[in-house]
Amino acid sequence: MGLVRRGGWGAAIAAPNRQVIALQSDGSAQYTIQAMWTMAREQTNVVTLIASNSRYGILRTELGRHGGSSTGRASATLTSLADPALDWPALAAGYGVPAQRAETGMELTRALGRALVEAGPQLIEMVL
Ligand SMILES: Cc1ncc(C[n+]2csc(CCOP(=O)(O)OP(=O)(O)O)c2C)c(N)n1
Repeated sequence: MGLVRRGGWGAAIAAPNRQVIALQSDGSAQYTIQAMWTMAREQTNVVTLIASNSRYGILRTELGRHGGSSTGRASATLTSLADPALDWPALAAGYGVPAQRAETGMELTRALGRALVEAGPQLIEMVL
């Protein structure tokens, strides 16, 4: 089993007989989501785990480090991904990738168990 952060389809194409798990968070996934389509087209054995906190968390962290506006309404709005909310299972389905949503550790365990026995790409939204 291989573990990658982003770019999971490349690892899966390089090692087609191995299971790849790709860790990805929701904000940066907006810049790379078209990889889902490649995974579907190539039927790569990649389980993508989306850490879904509905925000650009690192940008809030950096704002906090600089002081000032980190708690202001404008910066909270600018760094939010909650309005409108992203529907990850729907997005994945739109690219041809079956998906599940997990809201607890137990749900994640079960979803991962289901995903790992399937051939081809799978996505699990981990709601944080
Ligand atoms: C292709 C690309 N575009 C834009 C950025 C700028 N960028 C860095 S972190 C980030 C958002 C991070 O948010 P998220 O992925 O949700 O992670 P979090 O900080 O919430 O854990 C963005 C847009 C980037 N790194 N790469």
